[in-house]
Amino acid sequence: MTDFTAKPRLTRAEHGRPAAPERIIHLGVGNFTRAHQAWYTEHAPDADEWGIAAFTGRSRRMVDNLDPQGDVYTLITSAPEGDSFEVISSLSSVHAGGDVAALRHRFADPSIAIVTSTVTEAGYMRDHNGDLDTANELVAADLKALADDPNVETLNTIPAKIVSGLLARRAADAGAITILPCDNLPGNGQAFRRVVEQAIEAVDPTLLDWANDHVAWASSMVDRITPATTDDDRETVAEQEGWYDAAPVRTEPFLEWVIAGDFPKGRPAWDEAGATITDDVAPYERRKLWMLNGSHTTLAYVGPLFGYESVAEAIQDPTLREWVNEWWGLAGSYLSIPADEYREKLLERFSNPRIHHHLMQIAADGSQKIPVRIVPAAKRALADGNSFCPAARAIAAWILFLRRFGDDGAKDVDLATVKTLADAHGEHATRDVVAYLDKDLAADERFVNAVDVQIEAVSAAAAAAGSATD
Ligand code: CS2
Repeated sequence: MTDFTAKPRLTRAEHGRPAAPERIIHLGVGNFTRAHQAWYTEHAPDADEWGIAAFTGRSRRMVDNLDPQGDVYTLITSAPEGDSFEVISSLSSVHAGGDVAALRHRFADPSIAIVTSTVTEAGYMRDHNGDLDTANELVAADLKALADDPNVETLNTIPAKIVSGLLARRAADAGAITILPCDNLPGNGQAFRRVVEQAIEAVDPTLLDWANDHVAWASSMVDRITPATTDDDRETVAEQEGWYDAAPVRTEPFLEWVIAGDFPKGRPAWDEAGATITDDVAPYERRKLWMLNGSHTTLAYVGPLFGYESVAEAIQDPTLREWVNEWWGLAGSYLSIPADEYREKLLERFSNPRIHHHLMQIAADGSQKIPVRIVPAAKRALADGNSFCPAARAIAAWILFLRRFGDDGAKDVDLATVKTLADAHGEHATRDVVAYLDKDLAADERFVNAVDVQIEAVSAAAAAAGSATD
């Protein structure tokens, strides 16, 4: 590997556009946003009027990487036949997620029109009913701290950070604002609204009326497959573009953004960059969550059991491809918009050999992902008397995955609990795992039995695959 750090550093002055005035706050900046929302903003005709003030999640690595290069970075778009490169300049500033003062300062600025988020399913801090999880220690501590002091310096949870921002906006009389979540959750606008309003009630109920008048809750479906950055990506950029970029992003050519909601203070002309503006995101969101994310989740658990590392590898395996096809058959039959072409495109996207999307990355947080990606279609199939086997298989694979990788690489916000459930072998063990995901599903014996059958079937197939490659 060549020493890519020896190249001159990428800078905004030399290779980017001047920073646009900040009008959007983004929470949870990572590779996905940098390949998606930042791309749409960059390509909107009014890009020079819309800068993003981006806040990281827990780690401040992105600040350290982007600061020395003026917050610009290289986007590598990887088609099967080759890469293309582009400098993205739409992040005007990048801050550590813990910098609540900087966040509040921006919320209080009347020129800020929109708050977007990619904070993951777990970032909403919901309990099993979709309510704010006030039993969670971090949530409880944040609510108390904020109720005691609206200018508290440290907050760890997203709903509390939003409340803190809205308090500052009300105090500054800075006017209306749109909150537009970009997370893989059904009805993400309403889901977000529910936890934020519950946080408001706990902190300062007088803010509720103000929020009703001033906060527009939008929702959206987002899509672009974007793996984590590797040194290979840095090296490619150094070789092809001649500069050192500490944080390039590699992504696929495909991208989609479907948005519904009001923007009282305006928005970038994202539609002119290709985003779809609609009244109802639900049909698109269901297609994407069930077809793409549901099959990702299936592959993320079966793939490592078969010894595969990436989606592109796993989808080449005839057995796994058949399982994914069966899942698509089930999920696709419950969509209100066409799925056939979408399905063909997915196969092409998953097979892209230049995108090394690690299965272990997708496997993270199954406790949050399976209930929204797999369970709804399973329930529909059970109710209609259709085959629910592909859904039972995904859950069986999750159990086997947790048994095999629970102490060896699996990540989950609720790892201790789900690992204990998966490791149990008693009479009700499988039912308990299913009940953790969904109580109604667990009450249906046909489904629990099917998961048991699939545990045997998937482990036998994985063992056979293992011995075939020994
Ligand atoms: C993936 C998603 O990690 C995961 O859970 O399923 O990040 C997926 O790649 C994106 O939603 C694609 O738009």
